[in-house]
Amino acid sequence: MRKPVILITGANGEMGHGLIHGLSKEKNTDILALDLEPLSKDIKDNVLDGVQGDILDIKLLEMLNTEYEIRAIYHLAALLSTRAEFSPMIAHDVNVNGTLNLLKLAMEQAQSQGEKVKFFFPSSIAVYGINSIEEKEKAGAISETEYLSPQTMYGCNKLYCEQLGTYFSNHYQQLSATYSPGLLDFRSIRFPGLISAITMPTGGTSDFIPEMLHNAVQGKSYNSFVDADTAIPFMTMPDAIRAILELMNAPQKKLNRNVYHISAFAPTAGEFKTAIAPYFSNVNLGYDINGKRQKIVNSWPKDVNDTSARNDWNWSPKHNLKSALNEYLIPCVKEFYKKK
Ligand code: AKB
Repeated sequence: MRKPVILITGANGEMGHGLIHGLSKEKNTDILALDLEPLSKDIKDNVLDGVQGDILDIKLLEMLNTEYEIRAIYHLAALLSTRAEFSPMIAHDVNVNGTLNLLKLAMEQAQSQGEKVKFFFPSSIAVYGINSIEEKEKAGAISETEYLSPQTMYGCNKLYCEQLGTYFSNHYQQLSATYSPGLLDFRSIRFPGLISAITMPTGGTSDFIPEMLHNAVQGKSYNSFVDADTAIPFMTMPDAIRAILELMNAPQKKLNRNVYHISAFAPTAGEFKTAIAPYFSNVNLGYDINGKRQKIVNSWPKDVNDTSARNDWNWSPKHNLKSALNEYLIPCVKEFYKKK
């Protein structure tokens, strides 16, 4: 008998941690966790099986296909935007070919189970590309269909994979006489920058905000690589995890799109620095602008209009900037470094 599970790729990443903790609280959910590295200690106990391996390893995916009955896939493994600019070919391989492998696995599973398999894909505000600061200011909070001209390899990869997932979900083999759409139930969120109190992101271009916070709590000096006036949307990791669970639990008939963007607060780097300063006795945060990373962040929207998510699956963030700091970030980040 194949073991019924939900599969999480990129399990060791900052979103993987939160999602595994969130999903393991749901009833009847056995998790199969896949990561390039051995599974980290703090999630080991929350999963049924942990597999160390690569999403590009076809033999490994075939083995998972025969041994498990995979009811849903949360495909989190990816190279983030700054890393992807340094190694665009590797990024394309991991971010696109890896996703295609997982989409294929989901459809094979759906075929053998005779049931739709749900597929969650975390996309990003990196799918947007705005050409100038003036245009960014003018655009304000944009809709899902505007400015879809990414300026990074990561953004291109994410946008294309959203389209692949939507294709396999809604149109696959439309000229085939035997096939009717419905093997895959593909759902995706374009996330803003994420801030976790217990993990530091690596390789992202939105990392300046979490880096400010994690350095400030440790009493270390830190220079933001973007200037004080730079603004993009952000969200706490608990809100992001809750959004994934809510979207995945929403009835399919309520969803008018496969891909949604969501937002919670959108401070400038300077505003975030001012907001966290009172919580620490010795804050030494400055700016040392990296022109290339600044250009990437400038191309991302100042904010997004998340009316579709609010209407279709009742999305609403728990945290604005003030409550994010008071109720989650400051107490949890202090606790985290005290224990270290
Ligand atoms: C990154 O900076 O690459 C990510 C993102 C905005 O998707 N955090």
